[in-house]
Amino acid sequence: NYENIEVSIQEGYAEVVLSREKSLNSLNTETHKELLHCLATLEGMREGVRALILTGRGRAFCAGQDLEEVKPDPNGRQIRVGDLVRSNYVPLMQKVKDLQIPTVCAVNGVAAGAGASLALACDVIIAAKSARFLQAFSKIGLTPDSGGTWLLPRLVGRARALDQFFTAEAVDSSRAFELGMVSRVVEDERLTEESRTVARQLAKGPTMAYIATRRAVDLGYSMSFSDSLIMESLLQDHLGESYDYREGVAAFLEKRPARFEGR
Ligand code: T3D
Repeated sequence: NYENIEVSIQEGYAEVVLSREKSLNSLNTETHKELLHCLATLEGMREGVRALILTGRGRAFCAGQDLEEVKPDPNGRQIRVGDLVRSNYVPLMQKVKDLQIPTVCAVNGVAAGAGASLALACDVIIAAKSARFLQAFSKIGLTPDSGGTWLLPRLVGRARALDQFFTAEAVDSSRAFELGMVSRVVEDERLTEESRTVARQLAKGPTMAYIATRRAVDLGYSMSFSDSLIMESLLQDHLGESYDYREGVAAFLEKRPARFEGR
């Protein structure tokens, strides 16, 4: 039972909803703990959960760090920002990136600061028309953390990333699509169904292949082409042993849809 997130499981996928609506689903330490616990638990369910939707309750996806939590106390003592980032954001973002379940982010509204990073770290990113992305860090005198400097330039290129980081201007959903930050934009009222349709599809897919593909794409950015070729072949070593590979080939030859099991 969680207080800051809502979790449900259906049809082989989980839906995790950030639910601190009053502060636009900002992230406090308790939410970090709940998210980490929930992701680890879902991952432990193995073939029972083969896709995950992350979204927010209300008009925001996530406003990043809960700024109430970091305000100086009456004695002027302030939290050490780097410590907070290391204890909360590093484990959370690492978990999201390494999750052995493909992730779908349904960006239902504003995604600011670490909230934008959280969305951009997901595998399939679907924005509602009214969603917007805000690299809010410079507005409070910080550099992007939570993987922002890794994620955004890879999606949009250095110049456009630095523009967003420096100006902290909101990027609306259609611009986010043009820039390659999201792969789909849908009318607000269609967001839930669209994300569930994708999650249902992924939940029936070759989970291990999806995770290997994410890994290959992410590692590929910092590899030579030749190294990438070798890395792909090593991933295929592993996938070639999987049930899903045998099933995929058999289904093709028998001219029937494959019944993947995520193993
Ligand atoms: O120490 C560290 O900070 C390290 C960690 C860094 C990671 C980060 O994420 S840094 C970036 C932190 N986030 C921000 O700076 C974003 C702050 N929020 C905003 O800029 C705006 O709220 C939005 C652009 C996201 C939305 O604007 P708008 O006009 O639609 O809504 P609003 O009126 O500003 O906010 C509505 C309520 O949510 C309001 O509370 P109230 O007045 O109704 O009681 C507002 O204070 C609250 N809220 C919004 N964002 C946060 C928040 N409360 C706490 N923390 C927030 N991040």
